[in-house]
Amino acid sequence: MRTRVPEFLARGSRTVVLTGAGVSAESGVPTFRGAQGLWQGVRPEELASPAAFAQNPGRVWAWYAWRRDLVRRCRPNPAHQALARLEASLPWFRLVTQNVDGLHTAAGNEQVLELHGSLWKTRCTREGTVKEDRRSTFPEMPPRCPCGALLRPHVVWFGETLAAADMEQALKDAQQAELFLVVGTSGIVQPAASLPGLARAQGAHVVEVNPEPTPLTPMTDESHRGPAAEVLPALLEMENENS
Ligand code: BV8
Repeated sequence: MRTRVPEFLARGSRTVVLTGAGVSAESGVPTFRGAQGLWQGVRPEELASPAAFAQNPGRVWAWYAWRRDLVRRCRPNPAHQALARLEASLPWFRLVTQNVDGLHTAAGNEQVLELHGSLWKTRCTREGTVKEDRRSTFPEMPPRCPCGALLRPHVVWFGETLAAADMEQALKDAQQAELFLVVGTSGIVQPAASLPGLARAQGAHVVEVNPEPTPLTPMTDESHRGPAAEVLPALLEMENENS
């Protein structure tokens, strides 16, 4: 495949990677909008919202419990592993993910910014305390905090703003990127989808990996068609011919 990625990596360029649900597809995690995707036939906008939770917390928690059970059985795939190796090989690397499945951390990445939160964290709706929570069953559904208030998944729902510090960090990373990889995202959900364009505007070389074209494709320097678990290892491990 024709690419300048090896040249940037050989130079130790400042590299930022933005991932979406597609990077976990080959681990068996359904995507939100792709052909093979859709969680249990649910449109995420339907249940991943404060209104849905206020109206029926039990139903929203049943969906998240189902997703936790499914993802618990999933393992990082070669795309996740290639990104863990990439972080170890570069002096400056940032991984910004829209995914809540935790598979990048499981693969060994350390610099992971989970823009939309995590399936593996709960937050007290009264105290706001966030806890790592990997329990496979809760004493009651929907689960409650010891203070008695409902717990909620510590994820960003539609209509909720992302944590300001997270978004500031992601914007800073995009501004500093020399190489920006966009892997497995439909480029629909804002504000994450604006990051590649920002990186390009300041001169980053933007590379997309996706089996299909996306609204981001026109603003990339390279767009490689194919599944991340195949394309990413090949792309990141290519020899630099110009060396
Ligand atoms: C915000 C966590 C300010 C929860 C998620 C109207 C009312 C209210 C808001 C809006 C509105 N209109 C627009 C908005 C803004 C909204 C938005 O962008 N909506 C979209 C749908 C238009 N955004 C928000 O609400 C954000 N907050 O803007 O706050 C505000 C406040 C009030 C009002 C306005 C603005 C919050 C967004 C975060 C939502 N939370 N997840 C949970 O997971 O339960 S979003 C959810 O979508 C996931 O995080 C997911 O990561 C994300 C993006 O989807 P993708 O990752 O791209 O996945 P998708 O399935 O779409 O695509 C998969 C891709 O992979 C495809 O391209 C496919 O081709 C590819 N693929 C498939 N197989 C492979 C592959 N690629 C590689 N290899 C493969 N093998």
